[in-house]
Amino acid sequence: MDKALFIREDVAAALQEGRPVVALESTLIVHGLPRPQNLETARAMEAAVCEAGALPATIAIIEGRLVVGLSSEQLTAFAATDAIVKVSRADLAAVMAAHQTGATTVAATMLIAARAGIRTFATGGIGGVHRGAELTFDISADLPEIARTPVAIVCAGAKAILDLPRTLEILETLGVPVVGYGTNYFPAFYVEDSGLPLQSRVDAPADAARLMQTHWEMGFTSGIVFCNPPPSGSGLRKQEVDAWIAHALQAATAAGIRGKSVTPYLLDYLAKASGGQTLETNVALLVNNARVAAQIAKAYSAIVTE
Ligand code: PSU
Ligand code: MN
Repeated sequence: MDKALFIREDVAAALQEGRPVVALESTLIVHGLPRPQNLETARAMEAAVCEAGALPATIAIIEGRLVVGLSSEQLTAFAATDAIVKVSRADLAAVMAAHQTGATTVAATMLIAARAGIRTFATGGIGGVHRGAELTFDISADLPEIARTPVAIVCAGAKAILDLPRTLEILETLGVPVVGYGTNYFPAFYVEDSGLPLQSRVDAPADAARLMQTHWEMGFTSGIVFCNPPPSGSGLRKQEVDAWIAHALQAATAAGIRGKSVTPYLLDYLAKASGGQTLETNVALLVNNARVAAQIAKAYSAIVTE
């Protein structure tokens, strides 16, 4: 057993027996959603995973320990704690060595999940290339992590605040399969479709599982991105979202927001500017992605244990 990991007992048993487990991240609980929706959503995602027949493992760093599967008490305390640091690959060792508590991004969550043997992960939207990255060089560490870590991520594409065409280009350069789940287009997080076509598509959990098995049997070490649009009825109108994003980006520049704070600032701005509409969609797509990830994990565990 990996000494850096603290795997919840039921999660460890499920992994040992090849039963389906879905990793969930913790940055969105602390830096992606306001209270009290953050805890409500974290719990709703866990419940959706359970209902679909898999075991949820919310990943975070608690007092320097890499915890795979927060207990209910840990999750409640975590969601209520102020000033928890956002941890990506580059921050991991420092936070562990200082025995700090940290919220794991997509990058950090997937690398911890992979070490624990979890192959399926649900989030809202991956990080990507920020608009204006040709000047700021702000490209999320999520992208290179997906290129090196063998975990399938179920998401609604990349966050709409990003430069989506360039995000897709980098994923292609890195050799990461970006697969539509019931869609031919890259979703735009709050919006069902960005108009950017994808090269491949699956329509059922078993097809997603077969793609995962084939990819990793080839010896590829990268992850896979399954793009699941926001559930029908919860998607927002592109024009409206674009206008809110333009204001949010202006406000971020004016306020001198940089680095790790950019994404949390923009998400918060959008939730306020839209009168809560982006928040509502964000929550709906998170829970929906958790459900689909559980269905895929179940199908994958069925084919690899047969
Ligand atoms: N999905 C959401 N809300 C979020 C995130 C994803 O619905 O807040 C988080 C993820 O943890 C992702 C991070 O890794 O945003 C990206 O941050 P950055 O752009 O700083 O890399
Ligand atoms: Mn960044």
